[in-house]
Amino acid sequence: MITPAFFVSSLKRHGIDFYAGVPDSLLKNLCAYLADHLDAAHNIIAANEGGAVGLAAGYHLATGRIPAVYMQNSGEGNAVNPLASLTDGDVYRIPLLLVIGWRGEPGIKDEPQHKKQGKITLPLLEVMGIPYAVLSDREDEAARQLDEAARRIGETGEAYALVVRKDTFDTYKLAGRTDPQFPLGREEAIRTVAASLDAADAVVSTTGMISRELFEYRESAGQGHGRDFLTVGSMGHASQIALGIALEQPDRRVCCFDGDGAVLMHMGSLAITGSLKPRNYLHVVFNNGAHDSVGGQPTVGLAIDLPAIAIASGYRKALAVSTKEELEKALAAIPDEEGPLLLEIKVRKGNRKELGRPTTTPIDNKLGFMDFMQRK
Ligand SMILES: Cc1ncc(C[n+]2csc(CCOP(=O)(O)OP(=O)(O)O)c2C)c(N)n1
Repeated sequence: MITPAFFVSSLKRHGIDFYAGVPDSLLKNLCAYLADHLDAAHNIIAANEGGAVGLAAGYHLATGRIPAVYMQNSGEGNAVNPLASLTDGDVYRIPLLLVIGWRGEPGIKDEPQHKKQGKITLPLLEVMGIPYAVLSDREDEAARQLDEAARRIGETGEAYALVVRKDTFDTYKLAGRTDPQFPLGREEAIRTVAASLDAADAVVSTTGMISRELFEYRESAGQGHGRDFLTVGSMGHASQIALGIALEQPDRRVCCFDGDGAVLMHMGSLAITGSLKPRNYLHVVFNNGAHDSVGGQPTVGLAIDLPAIAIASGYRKALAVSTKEELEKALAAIPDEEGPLLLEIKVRKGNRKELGRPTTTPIDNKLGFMDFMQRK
């Protein structure tokens, strides 16, 4: 394995010391090292991967230097547009180093949402004309690859990608952050909200641990999984899936269980929900101020006023709670409220060690959910 310190100092020798990106579990040791060793202006956790490419382009325009952009391969899609229409040599020709975590690498067991993206990770780079190397886990070889990456970027003035396999980076434990200690953990909040819903209510849950914890709640409550659509991939889009359902089934309450990282990733969606104003729409955001599912890297979720943003976007009501009593009071009032309604629950970071993963396939989940949609 290579150490994050080696990687970051090698890039620094090549003049690269600005990073923007969205965190990834395969890059969590690198992300933690960057958080501890770079200031906030040189390691920016972007709202989405396209935004990270934009930040990198701005940095280059202002400094003439080469930026690095990190992401999970799931984010390649978000980045394609600015890579093809901003940084590409056919347009503005802006140099950058991409560091891409390779979930779903063919031959390596991974979750279903990573399968397709894993297969197309390298072909996507090829079709975009972005040269790449799969980063070695040996420092001598990795050092040669970084020399070559810097040489190619210098020569072409365009993007070059390093694709990072599982277990390439050695462990690095984040030292310098004290997280807010809200009384509720995310799982307890999820269980409390799920238990308050009617059997006819549909839930669309977001990517990561929120869907896993909801799945486990249904298992333990013996409720089956038909009423939940678990959005295992497609980060940031659960709220619009829920909106599409809510508009077609106005007599059924539709809840989105969202994360702060996911809301931020495609925040414009709030305005679409707010302007269409479905009365049966409940948006619950479990806000831990972090990308908890991929290593707990900070988001700006706790630095912004989500209820104010929802109201300004056209939601009929929005409120924030952080204690069990406040949550129970808010949940008790919901049946009498007209949506769209946003309930922000401020929760602690962290999850149970033995948290499982959905045991049903995505297709089973879809079929069960569509069957539930036909019932009253
Ligand atoms: C487009 C995209 N980028 C990155 C990821 C990797 N990823 C999966 S879950 C997650 C964090 C989600 O954070 P949040 O919505 O705040 O929920 P939390 O995990 O904190 O409960 C990330 C970054 C992804 N799945 N898709």
